[in-house]
Amino acid sequence: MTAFPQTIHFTGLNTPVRTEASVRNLLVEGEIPSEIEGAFFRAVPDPAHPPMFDDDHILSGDGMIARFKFDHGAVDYDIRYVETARYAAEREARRALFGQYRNPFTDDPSVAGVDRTVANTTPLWHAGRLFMTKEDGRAYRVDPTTLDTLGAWDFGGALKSETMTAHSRIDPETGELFFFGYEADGECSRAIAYGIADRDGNLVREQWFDQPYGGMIHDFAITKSRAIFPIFPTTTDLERLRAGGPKWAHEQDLTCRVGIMPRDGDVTAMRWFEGAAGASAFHIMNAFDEGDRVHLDIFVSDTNAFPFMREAGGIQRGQQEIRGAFERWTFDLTKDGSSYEVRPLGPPGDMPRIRDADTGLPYSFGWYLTVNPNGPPPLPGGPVGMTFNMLIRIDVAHCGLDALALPPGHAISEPVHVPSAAPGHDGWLLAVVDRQVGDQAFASQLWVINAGAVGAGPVAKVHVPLPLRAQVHGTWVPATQLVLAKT
Ligand code: V55
Ligand code: FE
Repeated sequence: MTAFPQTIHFTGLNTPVRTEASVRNLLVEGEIPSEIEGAFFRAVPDPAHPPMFDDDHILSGDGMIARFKFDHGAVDYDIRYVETARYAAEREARRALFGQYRNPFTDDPSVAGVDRTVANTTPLWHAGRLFMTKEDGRAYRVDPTTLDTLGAWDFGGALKSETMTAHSRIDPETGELFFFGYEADGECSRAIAYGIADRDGNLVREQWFDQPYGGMIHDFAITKSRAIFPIFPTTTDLERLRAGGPKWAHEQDLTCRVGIMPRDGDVTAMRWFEGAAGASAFHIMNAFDEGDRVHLDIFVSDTNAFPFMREAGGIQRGQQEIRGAFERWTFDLTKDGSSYEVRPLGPPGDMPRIRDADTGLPYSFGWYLTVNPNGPPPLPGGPVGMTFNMLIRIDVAHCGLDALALPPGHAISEPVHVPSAAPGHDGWLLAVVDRQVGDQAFASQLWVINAGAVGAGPVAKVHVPLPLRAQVHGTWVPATQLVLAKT
């Protein structure tokens, strides 16, 4: 294969860009609030080579790390490949050597045993170190100044798990990092590693337990006293992989499970709950304790949002036919049994964001993305083939909504939140907005939005002179933290 497949995964907004670039002094329309000082890091999957298989998709794209650096009202932009072992091997060969998404049995024999992760999902900042993460492998450390890749991260040799989630959680008060890795000891293994690193980045605990079935585990949550592991029935199968089949198939008849344990306790204290059959969720807004009741605020749908994971499970449902909601799941730990309470909090959506300071604590509001139910059709693009065109601020106590509806032909990526020093101010959101400017032509801007007044629209738009491929997740690192970067 010498060209990219002409599918949704490689055309339109998803057209590979494959360009490492640096641009100083992006043009700014409006004014950047002076308290926005720091770096917005973005994880962008962008395949360096045409894939070995035509049905490849965004989740396999080589991770690029992008950075918008805010410096006294000026904004600089940089994007570089994460030089994973996989990227290095393919660059040397000048072609793809790794086959299907998370199926090592489809790889070129020359790369047997080489780390397959593309580190393309979430930038993570902890204890003065920057990482790029993906759930199928260990994190890769990246220099936050040069964006040079510093290698795979095993906490100085301490980590046993071969994988680390792209959705770690940091306790805002203790600075501890909580994370897990599933398939911790190899392809299709049921072992989950649960890890805690202290505020200096030392791995202080790693415990292993087994999941109830071979499910994909994308996100998890902490409260002040508990760790919560939701598992959804999108499952893997070693024999299917050996036959060259897909990594994940959604099982509509299998129920979802939620494991809850004391956050600093022993994994043998895990208590398992059971929920709806066929349910699927990727992201959690937040979780918190109310005595012995645990609340989990989660974006749930009635089947898997990825078309190829539905198809592999024999589910014939169009993207527009998926039903979902933003729900609060409440687990009463004083009661026996495996059931929990479910109530709606808001309209369906995904890509939630809270103030980092609210992680694991009772909180008042958050933000997320959705498809405007009364708006123009969303642009095709992004990992599931359909982008978001509305930003919501939700007051979770009162289910109150404020929304920013984008004009036709616009798509918004997950925002990051920048706290404000002003009392009573919600802070700021930074989000990339792509818009269609021609048949196959797109332009990107970074919008700066008052987080307490999203409906009012951006206070500044930063123009980017090259198209940006769809981001997965992002993270904000204030200038006061960047200067503490470890060497
Ligand atoms: C997701 C993203 C991934 C992945 C698995 O958003 C799940 C969900 C960008 O990579 O490998
Ligand atoms: Fe995610």
